[in-house]
Amino acid sequence: MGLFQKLKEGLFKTQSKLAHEIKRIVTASPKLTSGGLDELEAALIAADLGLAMTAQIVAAVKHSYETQGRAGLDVFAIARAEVERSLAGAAGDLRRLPDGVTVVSLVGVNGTGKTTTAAKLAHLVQSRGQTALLAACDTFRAAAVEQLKLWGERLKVPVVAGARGADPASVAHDSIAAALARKSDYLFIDTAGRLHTKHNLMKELQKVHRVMDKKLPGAPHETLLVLDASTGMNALTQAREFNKSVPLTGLVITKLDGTSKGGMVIAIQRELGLPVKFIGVGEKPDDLQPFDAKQFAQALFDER
Ligand SMILES: Nc1nc2c(ncn2[C@@H]2O[C@H](COP(=O)(O)OP(=O)(O)OP(=O)(O)O)[C@@H](O)[C@H]2O)c(=O)[nH]1
Ligand SMILES: [Mg+2]
Repeated sequence: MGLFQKLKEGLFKTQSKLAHEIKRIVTASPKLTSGGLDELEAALIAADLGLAMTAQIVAAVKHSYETQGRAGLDVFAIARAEVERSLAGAAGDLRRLPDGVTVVSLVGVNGTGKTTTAAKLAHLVQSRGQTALLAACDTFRAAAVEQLKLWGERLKVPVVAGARGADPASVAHDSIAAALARKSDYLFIDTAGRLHTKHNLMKELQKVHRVMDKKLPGAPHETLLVLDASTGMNALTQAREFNKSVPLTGLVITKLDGTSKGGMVIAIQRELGLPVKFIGVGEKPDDLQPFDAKQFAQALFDER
């Protein structure tokens, strides 16, 4: 299946709900009434596109209707164009150092998809002919190390792990040594889930990063905050708080396939000024895509 097809399938819940609403609104009356515009606004907000993006689309639809009339009105095309315009060519991907190992740390609250994303990213770079190493720095949760090891076996990616309850910073340190020895292109650090409100756990994360930087100056080169799409705008708080403890270089938004609120990808990118680098559209290794604003807009506002 092509990337775009997969994106469309992943966004199905959000897309089908939006398409249904938009079609209902434009066919409800031969005129576009202010009631119709209110309903359009409600549908866009329900999909979590955010107030600013919603207002922009509604204004563009109103303008088009007033200047070209009902016959020339294409709400889907307008919405696609406005989303694209507002994200102006935003496209995600991983940083790659010209030489040496590129270290990527995956951070976030519990259960957002960090471990799965670390594995998917290893798979992605392997599919590009680059080598990867995974580090099991979640030494806290029972079975977390086993979970990553299983992924490693499945994807044929080596995994560096310490003993249960080991200091995550020491595992991170050892994994950098291993990546350097193996001359890996990428090292993906799977960290334990933690609430941004837990001061001691955020301190621990800072320590993990500090130790990495000591072992390999500049590491981690990417710090990606993994967010669950279904958390909606609470993701903003998570991003702001994590960013205070460990400077983020980008976001990964997972589980888009499980929500009808996929518009949050757009809202969050606009609000935070941090790039959405990848989106997760399923549980399989292939279900992670670099974010592409244009394709995202096309898949989201598809008429089908
Ligand atoms: N449908 C769907 N499920 C996902 C996606 N990404 C992750 N998951 C699932 O979400 C669940 C949690 O994923 P993990 O990768 O274990 O999450 P985590 O952030 O490592 O969790 P903790 O380590 O406990 O904080 C698993 O069942 C994954 O298969 C996605 O894009 N789509
Ligand atoms: Mg995990």
